Amino acid sequence: MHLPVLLSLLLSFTFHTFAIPVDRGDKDGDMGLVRKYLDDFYSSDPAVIGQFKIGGSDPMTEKLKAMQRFFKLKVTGKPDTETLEVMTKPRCGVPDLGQYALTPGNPKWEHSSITYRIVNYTPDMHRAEVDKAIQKAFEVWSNVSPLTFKKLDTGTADIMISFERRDHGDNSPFDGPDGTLAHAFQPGPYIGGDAHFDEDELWTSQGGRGRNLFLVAAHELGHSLGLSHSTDSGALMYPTYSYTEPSAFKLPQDDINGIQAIYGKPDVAVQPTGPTTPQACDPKTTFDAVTTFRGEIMIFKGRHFWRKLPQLPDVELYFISSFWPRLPTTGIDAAYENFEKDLLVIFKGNKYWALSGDEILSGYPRSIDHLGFPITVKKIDAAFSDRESGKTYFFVGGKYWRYDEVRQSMEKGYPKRVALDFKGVGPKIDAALHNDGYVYFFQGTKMVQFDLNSKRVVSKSQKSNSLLNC
Ligand code: TQI
Ligand code: CA
Ligand code: ZN
Ligand code: ZN
Repeated sequence: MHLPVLLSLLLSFTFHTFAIPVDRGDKDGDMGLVRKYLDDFYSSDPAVIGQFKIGGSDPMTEKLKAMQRFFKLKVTGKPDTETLEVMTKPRCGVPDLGQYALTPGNPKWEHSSITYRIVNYTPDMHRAEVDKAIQKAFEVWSNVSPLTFKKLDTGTADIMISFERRDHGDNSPFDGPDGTLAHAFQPGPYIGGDAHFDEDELWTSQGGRGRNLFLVAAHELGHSLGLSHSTDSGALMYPTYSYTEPSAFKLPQDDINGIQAIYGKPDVAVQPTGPTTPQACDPKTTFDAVTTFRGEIMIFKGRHFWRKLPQLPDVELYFISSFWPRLPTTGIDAAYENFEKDLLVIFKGNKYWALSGDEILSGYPRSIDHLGFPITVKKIDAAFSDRESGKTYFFVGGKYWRYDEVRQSMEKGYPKRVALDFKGVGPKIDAALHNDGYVYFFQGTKMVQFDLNSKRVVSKSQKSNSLLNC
């Protein structure tokens, strides 16, 4: 029952080669097809692969099983005839999302009006705060399904909620502070659906110290309704959920897909949608911003960023908010490394933030007109800094500006036209990176490698996500 702990140990595993168990009689050509198909359409996110290890079988088999599950084929983990048939059908390059998992045996509530009762209260919070947190946690699920939840104050409810410590009579004793925070039982009679919270934790209605009751309850109620752990590292049902800002909580799409796979969609005109987790090796992957920082490469997309450590094949995905809770969480425009001051500089709209590690410097965000941009510039598309010259380049539409980091002022004679000084680089730039002596421009799914000295494009045949080792 201690999956989160176990998982963190397994996450340090990495895999470079995969062995695929193949039915006798399959040809070598099929092997290549299977490998390519799974590589193209299933994430190689190390977190995802790490989790597959729990079952004891290798990542390729697990990817194959996930693919078979997705297409509702017999789940053999082997590239059998039926599976190969699906793989050879034309596809439109969309990866198979849907990494949620249902509880084995697919237990579910057979009625849609579900009752709950809060049997006892934690002394850590006011009663009204507990009521509010639990009510909000139920709303997470009722907003995206046909289920409704009604609070009872006496008698037996479908979902009995209580705070317990150590041994509490269900053969799953809690473990004191930290470790397991809570657990919940799958839908069913008696203890089925019940959710228990470890009273040896410090429960809160905020972020910071302690455990946010709303977030943990929302996850537990997912179990109470029949969901198991997801392999989508951005999902609420991921076993190491790390979202930090409960006031801005939005149920991720993967969890919506999961609950709707069990209970269907809510009866509303406008169907709810949720944020998705970027898939590194999705052939359609584009980036918001890319920069070096202290020897790493950081790649921003939506609410997330990837960190790529030098010499390591793996990339790690994080929530922006788990590093900098006060940064805008809906996607940034540009980022660069200020080598002079050892800062990471982030742009969104006409504002920018200077970050030192996980700290936002005081006085930020500032308006970009501090840097010398005219007020007609409403946002920056991309930026990079050249450590040798101390110059930072800013791209806006088809123009670029150059800023002197030493003199701390915009250089005279700018903006200039991108088409003149960066021949071969198209007008629409999503992100730019200066690394290994080259500038890399990210334009949609394409990456253009540019030599600043010879002012020439070196290569434009690579995909953007080749940066993520796809
Ligand atoms: N509790 C585990 C959980 O609910 C209990 C558990 C371990 C479990 N393995 C399981 C439940 C397998 C079902 C199936 O996941 S926990 C998180 C998160 C926990 C962890 O205390 O570790 C949350 C409870 F996701 F943050 F790691 C709530 Cl949100
Ligand atoms: Ca505990
Ligand atoms: Zn219990
Ligand atoms: Zn869980």
